[in-house]
Amino acid sequence: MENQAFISLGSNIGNRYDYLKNAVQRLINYPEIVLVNCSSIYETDPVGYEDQDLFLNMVIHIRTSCSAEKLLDICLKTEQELGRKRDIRWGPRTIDVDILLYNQENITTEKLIVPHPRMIERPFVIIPLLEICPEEIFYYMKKANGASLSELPNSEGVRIWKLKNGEDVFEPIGS
Ligand code: GSY
Repeated sequence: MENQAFISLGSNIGNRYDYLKNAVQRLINYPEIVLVNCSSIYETDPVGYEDQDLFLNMVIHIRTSCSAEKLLDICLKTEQELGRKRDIRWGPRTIDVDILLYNQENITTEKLIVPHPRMIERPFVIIPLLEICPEEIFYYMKKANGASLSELPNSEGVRIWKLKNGEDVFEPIGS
């Protein structure tokens, strides 16, 4: 499991918590993926298309033997299995599973850009990421996005919904 990745998850349709939980479980059911850490779960105001329900968002840190492309396939498959439809861009969704960081690599292919190009401006990504991301990775990510500290979003519109280590938040395997 030589690679490290950070993945953002979000849901704003139906039982949002079950979708998050189910998506994490599906990801870590792959023998190529091990959960290292997960953030608290946050309830967040919709960004982009604002006329939709509140989201639950979280970030997980994994170790994996998958390439970034293979990991992307797994994320997309997980979205499909959980009924994700792509009707409205930025619109409501049962589950969104995005790769934020893959090692400290800059990757640009037709299907994938890493670090995620919009992560730095999205409080619903940055706040949970800050909670669990080791400092050196975080500074790498800021540099790769060309961002300075003052450009980081504040926590407006992002509220703790379920604290990590609170009852029944999934724990890293083996802890
Ligand atoms: O890109 C993720 C989907 N998404 C979200 C989200 O997960 N949370 C919030 N708060 N707003 C969002 N807008 C989009 S698109």
